[in-house]
Amino acid sequence: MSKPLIKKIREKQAQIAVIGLGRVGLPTAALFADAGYQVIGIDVNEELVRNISSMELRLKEPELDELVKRVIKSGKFKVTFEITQVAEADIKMVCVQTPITKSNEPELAHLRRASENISNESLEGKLVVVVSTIPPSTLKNLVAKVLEKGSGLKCGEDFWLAYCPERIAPGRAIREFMENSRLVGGFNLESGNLAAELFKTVTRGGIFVTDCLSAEVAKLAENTFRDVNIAFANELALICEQIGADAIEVIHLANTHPRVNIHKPSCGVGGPCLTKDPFLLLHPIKQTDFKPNLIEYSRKLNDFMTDHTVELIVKVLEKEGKNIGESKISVLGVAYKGETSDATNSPAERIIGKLMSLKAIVMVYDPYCKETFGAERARNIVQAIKEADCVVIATDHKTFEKLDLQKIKIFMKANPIIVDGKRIVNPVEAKKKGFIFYGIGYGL
Ligand code: SAJ
Repeated sequence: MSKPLIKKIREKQAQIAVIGLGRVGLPTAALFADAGYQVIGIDVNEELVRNISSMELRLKEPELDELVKRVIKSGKFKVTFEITQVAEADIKMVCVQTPITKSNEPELAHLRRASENISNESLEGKLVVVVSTIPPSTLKNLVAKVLEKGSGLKCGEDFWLAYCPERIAPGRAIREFMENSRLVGGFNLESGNLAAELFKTVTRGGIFVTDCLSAEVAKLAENTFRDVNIAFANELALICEQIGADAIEVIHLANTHPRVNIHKPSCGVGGPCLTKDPFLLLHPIKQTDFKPNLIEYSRKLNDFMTDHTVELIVKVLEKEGKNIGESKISVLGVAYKGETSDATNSPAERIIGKLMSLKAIVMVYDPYCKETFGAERARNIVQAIKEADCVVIATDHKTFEKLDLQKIKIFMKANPIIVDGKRIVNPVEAKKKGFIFYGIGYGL
């Protein structure tokens, strides 16, 4: 049944529609177009569509600008906000956002709407691929049902459906799209094999075909593993602070064991993925008798690290006879991680908010990110640290790793303090240069 579509895929004659042109959809659409397919990108956000078609991207990703320019100029990539244009495409890829609500419940309205929009008779002989991260069982219980209802066709027989989660880290999206291996979870085996044929044409990484539930859980397990690992590193850091050990040295030593890989402690975990995916994984468990603790506790601990960072700042200021309400604090870094401009769920947001609620004078500086979370924005590092009582490092941008401590000290107030939330400054060097140094995992 799927043979004609396989032939079209292999010959790059299949037309592809990508619904949702955000941080995953845009690179996905552009890379399929660059591989030779005719791609139409669809997004409800008219301004975003206009920006992409005039090649002025808001999304900052290495190589993305040139890539999008190339495929728009070659005519292989077109963008529109007209969802009706999805009908023609042989392959419909869904890359819409699947956020969580304030009470950590999955918010699947965009996914449902996208599924409804593609569920009509034109689905016959076509392939639907969900790329958005989804809670377990969503492909079968939501997407397949909506598609069958709207089209009157049978999923896995009249049309095919697969879950192929993205694994691209912001800041390395293009390279990782082409090089990372892919999970392909089919609604049935034929669907999985068909989607594998498609991804084989664009990735150099391996393709692992499985059932859709396994792929859904595996995708969430990847980010949850990282979140739990970081929580362990953070707990270890809190222990080290109590007993006077340096957590970075401890982790470095423990990781020399061939079967140990402890992540890095920090002032918090941010971004669109690690802060959300553990909740998606836990979602179906709510209806069962099983009460998991580890994952939920890890989330809480990672969130607590922002409070802990502020506590450290307050304590060290007090020790120096200063009141937080009269102190100038410069926060270096607003983005949720180094070398990105994305401030989604950034630890800096909570740190800045708490410092401001304690009436501190907060000045922020981030060379990549314009967000300030209500604080004043410095144009450069000197303006940021001038007359500051305390410098807080909240993002591990490479430029902050090379801070000229000697110079910084001249501009800061007497008895300058560094609170390193990312552990990128060498404590011995900082102390030698006359700083009072505190960091995550390097206690009072
Ligand atoms: N962080 C630490 N300590 C560490 C590593 C990270 O505190 O040792 C913090 C970072 O500073 C950041 C947060 O964790 O605030 C998340 O950063 P990240 O680099 O772990 O991940 P993301 O959110 O940028 O991207 C992740 C990636 N997943 C994995 O590495 C398992 C990426 O491959 C996924 O595609 C992406 O989530 C996604 O979209 O799911």
